[in-house]
Amino acid sequence: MTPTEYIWMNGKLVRWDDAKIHICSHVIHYGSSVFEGMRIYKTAKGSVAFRLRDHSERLLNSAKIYRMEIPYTADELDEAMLSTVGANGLEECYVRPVAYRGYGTLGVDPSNCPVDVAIATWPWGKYLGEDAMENGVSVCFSSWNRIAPNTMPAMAKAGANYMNSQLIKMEAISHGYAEGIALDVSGNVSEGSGENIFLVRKGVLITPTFAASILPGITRSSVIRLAEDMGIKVIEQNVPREALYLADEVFFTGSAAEITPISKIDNIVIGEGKAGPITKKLQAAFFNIVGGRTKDKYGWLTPVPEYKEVTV
Ligand code: PPE
Repeated sequence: MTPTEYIWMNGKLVRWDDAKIHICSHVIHYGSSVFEGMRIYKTAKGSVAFRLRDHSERLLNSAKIYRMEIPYTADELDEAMLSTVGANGLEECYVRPVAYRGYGTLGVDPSNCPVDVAIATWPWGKYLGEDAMENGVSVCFSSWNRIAPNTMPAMAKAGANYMNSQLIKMEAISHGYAEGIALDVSGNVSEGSGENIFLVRKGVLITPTFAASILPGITRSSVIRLAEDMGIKVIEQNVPREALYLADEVFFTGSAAEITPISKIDNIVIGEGKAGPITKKLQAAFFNIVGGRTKDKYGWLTPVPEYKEVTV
């Protein structure tokens, strides 16, 4: 990763190299963290955050599921994220707020550990490779299922969920694929290790429901909105694995992945084997909004204010 100058920690900017925590922090031993990932885009009128408030709210919601009291409001988190971007002088970047159980006592019960919050920002290019946006990525189904209901809550973006994601991702890479798609415990399609998934069949856009152990993706909801406004029918339903093989188009969505087409699944060519027409229309609509080239009619963009003062 490319280090930047400052990281926000519990209300203060500290130098990148000084952003450290104690090895006996609860999070290190028990994975007790929730986090977000958001992109900042450059437009002709300056930098903008994409769906800032939705990310702050999801962070607070993830924490709520885990009875973790984040000592900041959504307004404060919004402001902290924007000021971290500003302090680092970044025009385009990725923003990673993380709330975690810190240093107090060890043992499973976290009640005597503080909830600490940090925000890091760094430049992050195309998640699945530069050429992926046009030509798509070759992916596989994972032998690992997505976390099951009643084991870990998939609607929380919790650090610990990403142990499951890591198994999916490492297996896929070791077999030469860019990414893995997990099925849920019922055998229906869930999501990628770090992305939601959509398919297009005869002009209809289909994506798994929240009940398929998916993260309620912010990019997913943006794509649903864009598609509906284009007059494309969108259905959230259970998706059998083979429906992806037979789809005309399949793509991933995510803050990091944006809208990435899938060319092959398990070496079966999907549609034309590259970004299809509906994928391209959605990509164009999405990138035109985040790039400030079309009107932000949904109110998804927040300008990054000019940063005034560095307090360290
Ligand atoms: N599912 C998972 C499991 C997931 O991690 C993400 C985001 C999504 C769906 C899409 O959600 P959204 O970003 O709100 O559209 N994954 C984040 C982390 C990736 C990483 O490697 O770390 C991201 O895209 O920021």
